[in-house]
Amino acid sequence: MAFSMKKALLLVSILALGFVLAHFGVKQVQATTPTNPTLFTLFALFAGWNSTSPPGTITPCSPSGQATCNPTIIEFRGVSFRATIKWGGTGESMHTFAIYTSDITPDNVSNTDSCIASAKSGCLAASHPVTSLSPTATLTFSPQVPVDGPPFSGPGVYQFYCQFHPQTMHGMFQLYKNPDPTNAGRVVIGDLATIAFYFNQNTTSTNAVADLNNDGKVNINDLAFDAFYWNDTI
Ligand SMILES: [Cu+2]
Repeated sequence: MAFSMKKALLLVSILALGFVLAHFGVKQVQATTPTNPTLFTLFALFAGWNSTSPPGTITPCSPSGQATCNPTIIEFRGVSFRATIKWGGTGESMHTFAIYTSDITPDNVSNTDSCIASAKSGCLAASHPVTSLSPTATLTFSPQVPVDGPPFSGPGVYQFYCQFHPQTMHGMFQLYKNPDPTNAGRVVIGDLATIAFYFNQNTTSTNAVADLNNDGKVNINDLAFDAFYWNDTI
């Protein structure tokens, strides 16, 4: 019995690795130096976060401009991430990096907002301003969404803005559950096995940690998501 369960887990894990290789390529799986998706850098430019236009450009980088500006960033519930914010360069004014609940639109963002991590609606956290004199800031935050269902409404969402320029400097976080449910500090075979153990079940309070995308089912999408972060530091 124990043997067949182990064998089944191994087979499903191999299937998941095959799936992720087929769909996402070999980059992540072959990485020899573990990467850490909870550490990232954003460049603060008026035209948009990570805009490749010259500093001081006033034409927004999106929606018609650059594919990589104002990115959607994937992070994980209950796992602190650290954003490093870099001032975009000469010609740029002051910018902040601020995290808002999903319902907050650009018109509702102000540099006078107070930020409270437990807010149900509004600003959750904000960095110090980045300026020519103080060109780097960091902000650490631990996402608290998605909440376990039902209802199961998919990954959680936060908005991020510059509080001075929310119309042009606006991206999104997509928040999944922790791909390291065993808390090994790294995505290891035990994490895949945890998901495989509940494979093909509807999501309940017992197996909710395995429904990484919060869609109400533990299935190949959860395994593939986990395998995408294989060996990464979490
Ligand atoms: Cu700004």
